[in-house]
Amino acid sequence: MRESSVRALLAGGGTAVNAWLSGDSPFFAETLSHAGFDVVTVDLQHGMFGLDGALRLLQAISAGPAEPFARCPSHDPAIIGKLLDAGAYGIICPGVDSVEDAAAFVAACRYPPVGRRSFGPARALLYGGADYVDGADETVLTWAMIESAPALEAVEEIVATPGLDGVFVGPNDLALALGERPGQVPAPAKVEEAWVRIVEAAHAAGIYAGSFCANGTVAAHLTTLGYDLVTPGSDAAHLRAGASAAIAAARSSAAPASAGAGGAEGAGRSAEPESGY
Ligand code: 3PY
Ligand code: MG
Repeated sequence: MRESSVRALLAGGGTAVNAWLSGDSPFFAETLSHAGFDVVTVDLQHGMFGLDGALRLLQAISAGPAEPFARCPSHDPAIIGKLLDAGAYGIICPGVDSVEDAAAFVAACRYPPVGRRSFGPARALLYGGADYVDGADETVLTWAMIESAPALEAVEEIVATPGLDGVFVGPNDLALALGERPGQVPAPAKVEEAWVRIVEAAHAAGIYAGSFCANGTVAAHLTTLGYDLVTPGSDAAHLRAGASAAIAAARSSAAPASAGAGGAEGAGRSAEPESGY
């Protein structure tokens, strides 16, 4: 079976940098896979596509060197199974609030007798190889999202879930759960403290810690905290930032009077929260 390059990178002590797809363009998915990211994640929770779109995006990612992950939209084992069957090598599960949630999520990702995943790796056979069933359980990475007050309270128990490879922080939902506004950079103290608590709990249990981040600077900060998988914003955030920079550069020779509503300031969203979306 094709090895997981991300699992190998993390096992060697490296940090994986993850792209986050919210748009339904196979061409842009392929472009990001070639851009230097270690992982590209198809976000079915908040992305602007459904399961059929996710398959096309997973195919496009695997036309480049990055490894394909998916964030499932819910805990539904049928959808988790379909994403794995479509060739996702990692699943990021939102809203894992308890040990029970974490155990059910892991069971959905592992074949019997360890778990409850049903056999039918349609496209996974093409991406992973004909011996997929022999290596899938040891290859596919399982990430439980910590993004609620109960999840944070239980994080020391959640990280001990057998078969769980990592926890993954959703800082925007976590901020809301802790009574803060999402999208603040730097993050509120409560979120910063949670980031520290979560990475320490994960590493003490011998599993990995990942997080969504508002941007590359926050991703670098989390890397210094010890995070193993960082996501420096979504595709839409990268597109918007790149477009704003290009517009500002294009208008940089114009007289200040010509800027304004249609100028670089009007084009950006600098006054809005920086949630990474
Ligand atoms: C969050 O920040 O809540 C997320 O789920 C990141 O996508
Ligand atoms: Mg979230």
